[in-house]
Amino acid sequence: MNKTSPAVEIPQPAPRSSRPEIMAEEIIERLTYRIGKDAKVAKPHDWLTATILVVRDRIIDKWMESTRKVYRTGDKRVYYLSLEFLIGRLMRDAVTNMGLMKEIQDALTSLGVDINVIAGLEPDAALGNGGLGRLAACFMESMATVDIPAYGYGIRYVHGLFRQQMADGWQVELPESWLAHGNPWEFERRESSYEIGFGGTVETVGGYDDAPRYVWKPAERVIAMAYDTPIVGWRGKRVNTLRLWSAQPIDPILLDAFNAGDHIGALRESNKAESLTRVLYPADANPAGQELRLRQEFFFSSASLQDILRRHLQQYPDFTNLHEKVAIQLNDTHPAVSIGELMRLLTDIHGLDFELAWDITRQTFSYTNHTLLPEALESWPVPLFERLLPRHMQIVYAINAQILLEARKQKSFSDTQIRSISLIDEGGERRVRMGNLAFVGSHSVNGVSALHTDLMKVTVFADLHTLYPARINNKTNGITPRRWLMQCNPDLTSLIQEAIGDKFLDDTEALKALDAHADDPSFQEKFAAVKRANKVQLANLVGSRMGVRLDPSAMFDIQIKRIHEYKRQLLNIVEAVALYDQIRSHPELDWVPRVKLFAGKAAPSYHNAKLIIKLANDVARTINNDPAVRGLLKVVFVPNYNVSLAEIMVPAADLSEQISTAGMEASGTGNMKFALNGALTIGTLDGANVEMRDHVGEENIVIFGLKADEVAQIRADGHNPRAIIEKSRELAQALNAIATGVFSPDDRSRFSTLIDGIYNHDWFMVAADFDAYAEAQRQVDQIWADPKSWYSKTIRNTARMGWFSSDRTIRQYASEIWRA
Ligand code: NBG
Repeated sequence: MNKTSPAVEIPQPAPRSSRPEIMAEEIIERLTYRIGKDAKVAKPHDWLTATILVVRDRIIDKWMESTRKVYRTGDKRVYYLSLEFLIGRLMRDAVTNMGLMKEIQDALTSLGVDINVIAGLEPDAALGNGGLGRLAACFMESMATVDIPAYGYGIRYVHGLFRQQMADGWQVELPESWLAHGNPWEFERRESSYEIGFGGTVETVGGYDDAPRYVWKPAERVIAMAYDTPIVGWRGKRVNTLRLWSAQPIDPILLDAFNAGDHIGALRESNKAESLTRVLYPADANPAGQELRLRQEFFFSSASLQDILRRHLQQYPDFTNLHEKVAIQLNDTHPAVSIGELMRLLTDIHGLDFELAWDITRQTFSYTNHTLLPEALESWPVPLFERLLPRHMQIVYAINAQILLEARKQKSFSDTQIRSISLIDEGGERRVRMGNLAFVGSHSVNGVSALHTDLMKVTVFADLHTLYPARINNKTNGITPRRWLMQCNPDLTSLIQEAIGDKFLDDTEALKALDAHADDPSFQEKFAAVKRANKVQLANLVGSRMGVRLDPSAMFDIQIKRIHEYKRQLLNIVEAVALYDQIRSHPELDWVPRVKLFAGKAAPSYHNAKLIIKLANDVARTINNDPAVRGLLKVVFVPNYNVSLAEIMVPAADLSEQISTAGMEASGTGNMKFALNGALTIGTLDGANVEMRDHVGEENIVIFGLKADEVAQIRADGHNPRAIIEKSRELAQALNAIATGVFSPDDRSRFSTLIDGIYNHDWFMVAADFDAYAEAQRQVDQIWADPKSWYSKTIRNTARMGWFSSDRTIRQYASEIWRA
């Protein structure tokens, strides 16, 4: 169809060789002709680019084959719409999945290049904030692995998540420029461009005897241009596409204005367009109540839907079978405006009537909820929504009228219930509720862990659940074992292969066979040696980056994730202070040497989270400089947490901290990464921790603290933290030390608001859970003191975490939601 002359048979390129000598030649060829560098003067970065280009060629063959196949078979396509993809580095992933690691290594060695050196130069693509974005990246890899024809759609932010620097222990945000050296993974697709409108008016045409037609006349327009990145599945089975949109101006420059001397004004439109995709919003589980954010959401939703419909029409005559050939998964509510946009495209542009369009829309979309935090549920002020998207506002009203009618027909619905179902929040400033829109516009609404899904039914979506009782379902999150075991922990992977063979490489449930080795002293010894080597690697990193020396024989106790009050880094720090106190008062006791490591970013506007980072650093400085606890306790806050740092920290952990206030962490995925890599978990019964306990066995995980229903009860009854603090001497002392400036002699009241929060309301149950947590930590010490028992448990964690592979999660989405 795309050929200019149909008579000419275009020959296919010959398949690329995977022989190291050939690849070495090709690397030199790319270096010379693509990068324009002589091998003698090439910089490590040039070698990296040349190597990626050579790997990329091998991927392209598979990529084209995968794309052709779905046109041939007519299989359903899955579209994963996400405002975030936290990809990290791609080279190691692509090379291992293509099965070319050894060959590429040999090729590079023959050229005198160390793959580890150049791999470390690849920028970390941080187009996401945390768990939600990383899940999207794991899902992309798993969809390719389980052979689902899938496209990821998102935004090509010029600046990903900010780079975190520490200035005297305070977080400072610096721009991250992952594209500074170009991006050899992406393909610019100028031909895949769409116009996206904003603002303007809606005109009504006709409407006397037939239904009126609506024509949106946007006041502003920008172009969305596609950039494609190939995503390789395990063993190179399938290569899918991650398509990221970049905003371009319609007129790059207003020449008249420029020639008239208005050089800045001539570029104003262009700058405005490009600013749309310039930066990722650094919020995590927090709404970004900004017009630009809504613009970003509509921009990528509209571009993706236009692209999806265009592709559909290439293969089918109309949209009556859209839902049979297309499944669109909304990753949280960020792309929920897509529901309105599909309705608009189907009715206004393609002439379907409202009822049919609504039916197709609902059968096409499904929505994943990732949080119950009320402050994180997106809603937009009606005046803003109406001004930016006037036609979509009308569509939202039309959908709402139908839903409310349906609800009213169910006589048992009270006015309060009707109000809570409405797409418009009428209490105070009127707002469009994106969660409700996503819910009613989808045939499936899923939570990300069993507990979270159960809570969804009785909290945020209680009334919608009553109206549509079959819609909510659970899909417990997972992680890709390629990145989070095989690539980040090659020594453990080899050890497992030695013990149980290769089956687990294709089916992580086969890890269960390791159970039989859990009490074998010689296996334990090897398992411990691998862990130690990983800890040495982390200690070296901390030593060189921060100048802090860590003893790899101490217990590495790690909490890495976004900094948030509900995740309770504060509980961990307060406990560290209490422990510090105890060691100093009882130096004669047999203390277990511990290194407490933290890493994570705080949203720039989240004051308390930033204060918690400062507290961790202040406490670290005091403890690390106190000879009384030398060799027994260290605290380290490692700056600039990202995917690559996680790949070093996860395999090095002995203890994994998963201590959120029960009922508040939707799932967690870091928890899974640690356990798979042989760490013991200390955690609350929150999110996926509950299912992890069921899988690893309650004797192999340390669970403490209030349960979700108890937290809810205490909050409802009125919590009296002060009384609890008065009864716990350790807690009172630790809080007092922090509040009175023991760790901040330069500003003694620095942390008083943080500590006052615990005394006055303790919303996150730090005081309520403190004693249970401290006791659980001492239980951890006891297990540690008996290495046989420690490794017997941690090996069983690795053995029993196979179910948490994102391959399993994706298979469930495919069979139960997408029917793909
Ligand atoms: C996060 C949850 C995590 C969960 C990830 C992925 C948001 C809004 N939610 O608990 O906080 O693991 O989503 O589902 O970022």
